[in-house]
Amino acid sequence: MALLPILEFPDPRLRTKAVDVDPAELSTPAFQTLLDDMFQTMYEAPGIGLAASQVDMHKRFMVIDVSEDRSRPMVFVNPQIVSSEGGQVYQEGCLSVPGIYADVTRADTITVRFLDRQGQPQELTTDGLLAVCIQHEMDHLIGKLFVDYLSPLKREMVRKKLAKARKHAA
Ligand code: GNR
Ligand code: NI
Repeated sequence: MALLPILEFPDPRLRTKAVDVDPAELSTPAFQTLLDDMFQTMYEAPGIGLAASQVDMHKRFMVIDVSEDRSRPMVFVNPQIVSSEGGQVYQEGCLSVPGIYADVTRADTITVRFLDRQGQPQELTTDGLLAVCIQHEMDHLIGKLFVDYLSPLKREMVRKKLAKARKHAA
């Protein structure tokens, strides 16, 4: 297993639109190892989700674990939201925008169709934090970040704050 480097805003590679995973790829050792590496990277960060786009893999899949004790790993391959209802506001963060938190409004209840890590089709209806996280990760797969929901002025403040933090860390 290996920790993977996470791309950070405003890296243009985060804007890449991911393409569908070929289901045949799911049974390859390389893909299964990549999933394990993504879980390790997410748990170590620590985060509740990680989209392939964030580790410079531009294919449509992500890993999520919103459980308190980090015991419920979930894999979503080629996810599609087939229905969504209501709205909720959640203070979001992102491993690609470290140290920045902001309120984002998203659907409250969603139904998502996807393949699991064995390639089996699944349908899940969920709400709350898991629904927020699925929507946040699916945004990454189309090159969208939570800071895109902020005003251009606030987004520019975020960019400057991260640049300054990096300069001090260097
Ligand atoms: O770890 C994460 N926490 C989080 C909190 C609120 C809303 C979304 C998230 S996802 C984030 C990990 C991440 O950046 N996934 O892309
Ligand atoms: Ni994120």
